[in-house]
Amino acid sequence: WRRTNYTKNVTPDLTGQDVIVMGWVHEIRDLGGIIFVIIRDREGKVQITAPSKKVDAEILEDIRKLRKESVVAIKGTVQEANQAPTGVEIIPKEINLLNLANQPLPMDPTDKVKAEIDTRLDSRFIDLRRDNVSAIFKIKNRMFHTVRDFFYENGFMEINTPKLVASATEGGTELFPITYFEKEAFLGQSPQLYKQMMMSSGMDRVFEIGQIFRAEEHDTLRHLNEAVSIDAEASFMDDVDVMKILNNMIEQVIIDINEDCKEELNILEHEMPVPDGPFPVVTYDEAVDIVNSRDVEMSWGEDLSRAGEKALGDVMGGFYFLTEWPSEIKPFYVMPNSKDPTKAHAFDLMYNNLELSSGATRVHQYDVLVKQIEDKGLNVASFGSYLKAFEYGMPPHAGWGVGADRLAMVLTGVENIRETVLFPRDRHRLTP
Ligand code: ATP
Ligand code: AMO
Repeated sequence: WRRTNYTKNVTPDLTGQDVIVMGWVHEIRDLGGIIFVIIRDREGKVQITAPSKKVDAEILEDIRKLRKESVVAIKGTVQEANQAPTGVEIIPKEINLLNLANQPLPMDPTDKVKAEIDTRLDSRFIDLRRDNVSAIFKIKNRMFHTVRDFFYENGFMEINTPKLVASATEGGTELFPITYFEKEAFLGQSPQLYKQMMMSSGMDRVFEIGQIFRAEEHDTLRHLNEAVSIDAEASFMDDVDVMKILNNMIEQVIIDINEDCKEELNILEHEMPVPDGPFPVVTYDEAVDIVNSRDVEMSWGEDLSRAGEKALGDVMGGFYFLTEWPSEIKPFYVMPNSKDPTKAHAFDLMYNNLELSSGATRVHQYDVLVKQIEDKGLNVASFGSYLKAFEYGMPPHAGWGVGADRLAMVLTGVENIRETVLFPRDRHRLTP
């Protein structure tokens, strides 16, 4: 037995031909004189129609043994049928029950019974059998496909950096400590230091798509303890250059998803218009004014509160860059503005009130970097192997990191980041 067609490729023009489809029993309706079985695979569904007058008794018996969600291979003849959901049906000749599913199922894979997200995540493998769930991952897959293509076309090389690390990059509080034989170690919270060291290697432009780990205590709809980050770093570029790259990448992702994921967007009842023109830019100073004008208190030098993000999102809408951040609240590796060092060449990319990305021009001068590490109260010695790369020919460079799961939220229109991750890790969930 070898599959000849995905269900969606069983079309009326195959009428009279024999096909073999393989998939899950989505539905069985036994009307006595006729049995309908809907078979589902990754690409869709097809109806198997078994009228007792046309089909061997043995086949009818086999069909009656099927249970919902069992895995089967069915060989049969294609027939045009106006009454069938896809305008075509298969009259079965042979049925091969590949694996019987136990009953009752832990959750209903059809949309008839609504389940809470926790119940769904507990049985994620079945949850993913639903159209409106798999649609999210088909769109996310298209997103990664475009992102990789975009990087290659723009001269970026894909790299993989260690996730078992010896020091913090984004500040010390969010680290997961682990034991690494006799040493203290952590799960990496960002490939930041490695992608910067790669600039000294002469690789010029690199990207990484990989897991980041953050011991965030908060339980929100947009934080996970394990997320995927799309990181880019480029030599001889500054913040403005890499903002352009980020803008172009996101625009291309939206173009491709609109082109290739029409059905999925439809299932999710989500529209994602291609942004017209470059994303607007708002400076941090302007943002402080906007937030205060919306009756949310924010003083200069503070990070945006959740209420602040919402106020700003209401005014800006859609994608926008937030630039010229205070140096004080940005990490040590960020380049201060030479004219006004209280401000940094750092930006965030926002979508409404959701932060999608942070990026910056980096400090490439060894002395400045050491001073900034000290000023942040960090231990210079623990950055030894990173700092070494700045002593022997480090080019000026800039880069950014995008939260892939958050970008997927925007692209699919879901409200909870857990929806965009196959097996999410949050404050309470470590399985499956
Ligand atoms: P009824 O019981 O309404 O008198 P019938 O004996 O003509 O109908 P069938 O032709 O066996 O019934 O069909 C039973 C049900 O299945 C009907 O509701 C019919 O509309 C539906 N049906 C028949 N053929 C198909 C098909 N190929 N695809 C989908 N549904 C079908
Ligand atoms: P930052 O800490 O802003 O920047 O992280 C980059 C992006 O990653 C996403 N993100 C998360 N997504 C889900 N759950 C989390 N807990 C989580 N934490 C972060 C966000 C965020 O914008 N080194 C810099 C990037 C750089 O400058 O290149 C960094 O890590 O979408």
